[in-house]
Amino acid sequence: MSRPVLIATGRPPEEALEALERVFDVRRLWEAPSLDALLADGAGEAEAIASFGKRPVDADLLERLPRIRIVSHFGVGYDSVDAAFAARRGIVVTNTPDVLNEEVADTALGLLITTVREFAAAERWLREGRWSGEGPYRLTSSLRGRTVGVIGMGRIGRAIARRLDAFDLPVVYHSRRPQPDLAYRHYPDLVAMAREVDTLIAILPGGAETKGVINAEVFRALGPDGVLINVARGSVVDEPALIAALRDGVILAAGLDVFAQEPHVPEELIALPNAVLLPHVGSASVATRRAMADLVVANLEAYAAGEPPLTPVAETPFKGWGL
Ligand code: 8YV
Repeated sequence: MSRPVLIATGRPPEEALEALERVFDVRRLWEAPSLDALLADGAGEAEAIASFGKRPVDADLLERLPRIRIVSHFGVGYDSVDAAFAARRGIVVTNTPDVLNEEVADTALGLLITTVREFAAAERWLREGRWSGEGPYRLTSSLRGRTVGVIGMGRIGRAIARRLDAFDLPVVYHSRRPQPDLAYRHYPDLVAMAREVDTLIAILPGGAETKGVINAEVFRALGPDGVLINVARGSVVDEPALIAALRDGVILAAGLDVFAQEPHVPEELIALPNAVLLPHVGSASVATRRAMADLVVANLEAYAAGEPPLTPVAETPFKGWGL
């Protein structure tokens, strides 16, 4: 029997690619001269998409692939996949929840500490010979006495909150709905929460609904000791407003793992001494990326075997693979 056709949008890790090729006829969009060229070569028959990398799986792409049944996305955030369109077409979208919770929460805490205690700048001070030449690195702000507002209290938000508990830092949160099983105070209004805290950690989904919600008004409410950590999506922050707030001392500092136009990072941000900037490494350990890739493959193998997907997203609950 011929293997079903699958389009991989970006290059999967080698082991994942090998696993996919055992089950599917894999067409490599990332290597093709164009989508048209790939389609002209029979990829229009594709029943599955493995969504790796930056290329969006949008309505334009899905419109051209009438037989697609599943989009298996590498990442817990699936704002680059048009899940609403997929739902209308009866396509199942899957993501990679849970396997990265602890890794991303570790990143959030590491970035918070690095930002507040200026460890990256202090390390540069040593490497540049300034400790021996000029003396100790300057005293920094502190985590002690801070109150943290977590924006988005999903599975990763909870893992971050658990760590903050262990650090003896009071936690409050803002999310669409309060979560009755949590003892932390819930704020339905983000600006109201920003007024009451001095530290924000963003771990909410990206997409149209959350675009630019962390804006100039939030920064003013957060105030001059304020620290913003973003391990969510660049789109949730009004980036020009953040640059202005950091430059003008409206807030103290920011630690950012994500940006509006990745991999482009605005020169103004790079120039700011009070911004710690990471190249979207939140989940980027060998072990966690392998677990994520395994889940992408397992969802696709389930499809090929006629079994239910492991991790369908909320917008596309599984109702069977038939049309
Ligand atoms: C991505 C992420 O998977 O899971 C997410 O939503 O942002 C990351 O872990 C990573 O950017 C893969 O390209």
